[in-house]
Amino acid sequence: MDNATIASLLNETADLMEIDGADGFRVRSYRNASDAVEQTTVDLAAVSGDAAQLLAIQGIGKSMAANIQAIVATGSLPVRDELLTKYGAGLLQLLKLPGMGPKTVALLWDAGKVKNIDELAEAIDAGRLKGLPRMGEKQIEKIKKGIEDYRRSVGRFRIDEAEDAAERLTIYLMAMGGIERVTPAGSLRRGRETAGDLDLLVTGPACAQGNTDAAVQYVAAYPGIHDMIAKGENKVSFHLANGLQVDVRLLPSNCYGAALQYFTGSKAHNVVLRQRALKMGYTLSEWSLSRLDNESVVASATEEEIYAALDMDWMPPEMRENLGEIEAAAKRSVPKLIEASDIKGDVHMHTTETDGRNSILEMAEAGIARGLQYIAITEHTKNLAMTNGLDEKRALEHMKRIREVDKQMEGRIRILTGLEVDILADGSLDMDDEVLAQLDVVIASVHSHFAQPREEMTGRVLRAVGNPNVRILGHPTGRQILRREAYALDTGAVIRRCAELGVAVEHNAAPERLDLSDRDLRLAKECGCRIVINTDAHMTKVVGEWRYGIRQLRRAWLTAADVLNTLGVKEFLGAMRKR
Ligand code: DGT
Ligand code: CA
Ligand code: CA
Ligand code: ZN
Repeated sequence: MDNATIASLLNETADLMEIDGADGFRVRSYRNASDAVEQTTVDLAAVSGDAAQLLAIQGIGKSMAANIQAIVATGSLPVRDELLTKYGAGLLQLLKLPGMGPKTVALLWDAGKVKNIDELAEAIDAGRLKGLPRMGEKQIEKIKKGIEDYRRSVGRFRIDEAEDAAERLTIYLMAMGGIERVTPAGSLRRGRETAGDLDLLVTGPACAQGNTDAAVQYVAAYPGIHDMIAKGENKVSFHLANGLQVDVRLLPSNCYGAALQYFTGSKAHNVVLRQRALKMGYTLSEWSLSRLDNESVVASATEEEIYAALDMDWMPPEMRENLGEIEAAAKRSVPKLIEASDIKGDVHMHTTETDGRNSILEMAEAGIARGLQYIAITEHTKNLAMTNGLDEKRALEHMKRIREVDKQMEGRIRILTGLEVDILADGSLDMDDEVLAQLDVVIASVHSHFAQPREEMTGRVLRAVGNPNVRILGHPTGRQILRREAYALDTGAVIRRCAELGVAVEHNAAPERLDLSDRDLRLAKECGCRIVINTDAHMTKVVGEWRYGIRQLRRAWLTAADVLNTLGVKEFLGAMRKR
């Protein structure tokens, strides 16, 4: 059990207690503990046997230490279980809808015992929400849209969730003797933004043909399994507690490459590849590339051998969507895609001055630890009151502090001044131009009025990037993966205008955002639009955490030359839009 899971269980418990009308002080103590767990670098599951180590963590008192021990030992808390029995687990789904906090859920419960998403949809259709406090027409529309988005996304998982599951399983599997390699295939390996299920390939002596019994038993004993779907000689399928399906395939090492190629997909890529094989007198399957005439194996142990036998270059899995990669590989012109190690600066992050968790100094140290040459501190502005956004006066003071800390770093890392200025409903910016003109990095982002019609929203964003102080357009579509659709925006028009103006567009590497999408990034590259990849870090551990974002850039075939923050700090600043 990792800290993020413990934190979310504590927070969930707080939500349930709040719905149940518990004392505010008690509810807060769970929320504070959840925050503390999320922030600490101590692996709680590892130290949970030792109460003293838990108590040493700031924000964890005696009762919460006991709660953490209970969570690690049982996966839940008695009070959480009780409340789930009383209200039903469907409440947890309700809480995940946008605009549905514990207060609203409690209100719906009191009004008509609404206890899951289906009942909520029914209540809306029957008009039963009208007239309830805080349930205006707009709010009801918003909830309705949230339900639609939820239903559309059911069955898919964010890429970071899938990867966490894959990492935990890999550690477990590698601990068995006779297993040499565990490789995620499918959508996860191709770096898609969501995964329908997790495909894990396993090989080693324990997976030798006809001799997999022990390995199958071992996989089936994985403690994270919620329910078993199927158990065969070479395949074990099950669900994890969060509903994610996992297909584990046990393979002899002599056909590992063929299996990896096949199960990586995509289906569209495989179909075209198989046609190419047929034309060459071969047949391609999950077992091998073989000759059609005498069935002798041509290649099967590695992907490289298979692609080489098909007279083409190997290409990164992120490219395998049948979008021209097969032609490029046959012409030996697969580009050298960007890698995480190419990025030299992270220029979108927040500190305790607004809604971040760490100080300027801590963020800078985190940047150094990640090997970055520069970072930019880009706080929110005053219109975002819930983040404690900066007004002009505080912005100038904060800029001074950033410069002081920058001096203090003595060249170990460069800290640039910046702001993530809010784009107001009419497209004007939430900060005086005089202040913006003094900053190294000005990111402009939309954080409100998401429901504007397409033309209005497009005009708003175009007006904002028209301000000569704006250098980067932040999280340009506002989507949140599996949670909130992009707002209505003519993304193409915005990208083309940014290209003309020299405004860079951001790829936001937060796994819950990942916008621009791979498709939009492809368009941005075609238009010659500058691109910056940022983490939007609100705490130290996210600084320089690009891994999900980098894969989206790779899916769009971007190279280091396409991304501005692969440059050193001087060149980066020089390449930004001139005022
Ligand atoms: P997902 O799970 O929906 O995120 O997407 P994938 O791509 O992981 O799809 P999945 O899990 O159904 O299958 C994994 C890979 O196995 C897929 O990318 C290609 C291969 N595959 C599965 N079924 C077929 C098939 O019927 N034909 C071909 N050519 N390949 C298949
Ligand atoms: Ca899959
Ligand atoms: Ca699958
Ligand atoms: Zn933002």
